[in-house]
Amino acid sequence: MTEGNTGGEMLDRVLTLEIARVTEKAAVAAARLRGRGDEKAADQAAVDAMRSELNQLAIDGTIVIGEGERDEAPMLYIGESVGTKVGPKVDIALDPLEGTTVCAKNLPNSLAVIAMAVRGSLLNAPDVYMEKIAVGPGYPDGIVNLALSPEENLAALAKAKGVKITEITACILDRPRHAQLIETVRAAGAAIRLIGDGDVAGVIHTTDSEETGIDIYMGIGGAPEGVLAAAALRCTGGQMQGRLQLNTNEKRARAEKMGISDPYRIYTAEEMASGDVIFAATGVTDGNLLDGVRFYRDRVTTHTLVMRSRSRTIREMRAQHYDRTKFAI
Ligand code: VTB
Ligand code: MG
Ligand code: MG
Repeated sequence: MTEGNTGGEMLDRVLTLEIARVTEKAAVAAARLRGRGDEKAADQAAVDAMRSELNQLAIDGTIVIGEGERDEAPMLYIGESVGTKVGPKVDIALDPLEGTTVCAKNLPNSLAVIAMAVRGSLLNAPDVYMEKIAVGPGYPDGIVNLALSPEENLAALAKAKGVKITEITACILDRPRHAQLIETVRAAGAAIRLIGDGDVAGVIHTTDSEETGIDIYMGIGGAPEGVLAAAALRCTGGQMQGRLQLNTNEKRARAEKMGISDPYRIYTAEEMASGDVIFAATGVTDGNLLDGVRFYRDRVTTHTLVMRSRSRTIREMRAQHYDRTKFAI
């Protein structure tokens, strides 16, 4: 983690609304290419659109979670500065198209996502895996804990929710690396919602379990997506922990360069995204919480969630874009 921000500094609240334009642009660009079986093309379109919109924001921004390290990502790489440079110094975590494979298949829950915080407030994580566990708001502090077993976490959650474990649903990425976890969760009696991609959405879904039916997120996904999800949870409430999977010397060295000295450290959401954090996500494909982009003769519609941790404001924005030309279409 970079020097922890004490949380005293505030972001200009206008930015909360401004960043919606950034995810809207990326989502529309990706949506034009959804369902084409071409992950790269949709991803590239989202990256280009997000970058050009981001550069119009009145911020002095630095990307801390982006498309990769400088040598592997020509745009929106970690360390790239974005914005007009005239404005507050902010750190940015982004994923222009989170869930490229689901977008290529036009399956639910691909998103354009961004989080912004006062400089020094977001965990500078390398692009490795992260073990994650998350639940929505309303549970006692410490209800989930990566130091405990999946069975223990499920039992504690069921008890706190006042239901049987068999009435709990866990969201898990469908990956061979989760074979053991899936078996354990099922043996404990819980139901699993297996997802192909998109664990930022998976984590956010725990925050509205009445709508999504998902009580807990578990498993190993990308570390960048972990920081983005933590930023979202800071705004919605809920609890999350993440532990980087630094299982080789090379990964540990990369992490160390980013200031991470304890490779086994368990981070809370507050430690991954501290202080005043803002977050936006626009649906690319239809999902449980957000509708996807729709194209009409005279307009394009988008559905966006914008949130701010300081005020715990959660806004849903449905936009009708009558000027289709702003999307270059
Ligand atoms: C997850 C998921 C992403 O990567 O983080 C996953 O949220 C983890 O990587 O949508 P693997 O695909 O290697 O398992 C994505 O699927 C793609 O960024
Ligand atoms: Mg991406
Ligand atoms: Mg991603």
